[in-house]
Amino acid sequence: MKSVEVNFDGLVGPTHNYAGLSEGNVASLNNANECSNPQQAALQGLQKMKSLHDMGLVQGVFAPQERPDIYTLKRLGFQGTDEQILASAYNASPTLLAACCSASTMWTANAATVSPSADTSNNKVHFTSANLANKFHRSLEPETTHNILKRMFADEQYFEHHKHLNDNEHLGDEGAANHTRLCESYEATGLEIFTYGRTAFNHSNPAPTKYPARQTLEASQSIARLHGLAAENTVFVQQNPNVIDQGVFHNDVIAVGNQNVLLYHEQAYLNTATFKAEVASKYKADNLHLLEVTTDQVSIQDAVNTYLFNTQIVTLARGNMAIIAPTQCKENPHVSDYLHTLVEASNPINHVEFFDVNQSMKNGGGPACLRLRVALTEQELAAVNPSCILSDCLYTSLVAWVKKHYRDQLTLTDLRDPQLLTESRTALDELSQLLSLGSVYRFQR
Ligand code: SUG
Repeated sequence: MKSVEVNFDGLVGPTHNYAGLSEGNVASLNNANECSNPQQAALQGLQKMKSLHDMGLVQGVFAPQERPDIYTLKRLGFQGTDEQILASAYNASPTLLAACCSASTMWTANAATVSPSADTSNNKVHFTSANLANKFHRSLEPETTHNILKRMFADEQYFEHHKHLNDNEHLGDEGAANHTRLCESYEATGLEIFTYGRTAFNHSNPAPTKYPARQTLEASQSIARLHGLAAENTVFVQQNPNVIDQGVFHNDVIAVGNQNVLLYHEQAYLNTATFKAEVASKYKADNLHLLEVTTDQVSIQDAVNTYLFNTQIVTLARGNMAIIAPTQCKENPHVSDYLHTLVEASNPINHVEFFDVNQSMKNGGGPACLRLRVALTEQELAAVNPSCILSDCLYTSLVAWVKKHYRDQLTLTDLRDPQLLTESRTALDELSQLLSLGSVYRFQR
């Protein structure tokens, strides 16, 4: 049975802001305290979704979460009316309030790890929401992510959902940002590659020294167990700690795969030769393209600044592949030259499309961070909540919805404005109806 890969892009939430919350993520720190434009951010994301839909791909929409997160602020001891809670949280710590207002759920590559039914022991599509335990603002996401995923993929005949791993850094899990899948075609059994930054229970292994490793081997192994993946179809590989220390906080900042193509930087992995040998021996077909980018071609700094590897490689009609890149890749001469060489060389990628997702890039999120990939058979796709699949009509409604509810500038002091909470809840209440999600937010219960 034929399968397709659906990209479920995160809609940017109404509180999108720059708070410098992610140590190790260079863009987040560099743009801290800048004024953001939530409306433009959401429209840029929608434009990318619409363009991929127009390219003939099936495109999904993933709802943002409720922010400001009043529930968490109450859990941390702030009391009174919502207005009083916002004011006292801001007085106690503007950064804490900003963390509870972050729109970071837009980066759905971090929402979960997904294994298609062709790979799993019970032939269901498996989802494990990521605990995102390394960053406080992101650790607020998993429970609602899990609930939204269950509303999007509700049919238990096809879909199995696992609760996020224990909320502890030993099991730090950042979802699909550290996971990719190679396969001959989407319906074939694939080779699932889990990349981790450190081992939690064995301190003799190398680890970064400057910035945190957000994914552990033990977390990746747990997910492979939960999803019922066979050892012969699974690879665990350690990320090079040196590149984490240069700002490669997730593997998808330095490698990207699609079907029979893996595009990666020569410094991405700790033991590249061993990794390549394992991939080559476990990948069943003989059409594999391991495309290694050298430091001479693109430096780590250029990779981090342009997000060359945070691109999406998508399969178009007749098996041609396109690379969906941020405009930063066009503006950097080394990266632009490399892309030119890439599409001219003999490999399946023969086309590049550039997108302006700058509002997201300024927080360290490129095109690939904005999407969660789910390979689905025709029957599974038919079982997905149809209101979460983009159509021309849904696109028009979402653009109108953003323009109606979103501000075009937001500073950190605005986050204490009770009116922003009201605007945000009104918008999400309407959105949950547009996407037929039911009462998925706490304020709706
Ligand atoms: O977790 N930035 C996100 C970016 C996530 C990118 N995702 C992938 N690479 N898949 C993060 O670091 C910044 C928020 C702020 O600073 O306001 C932030 O959360």
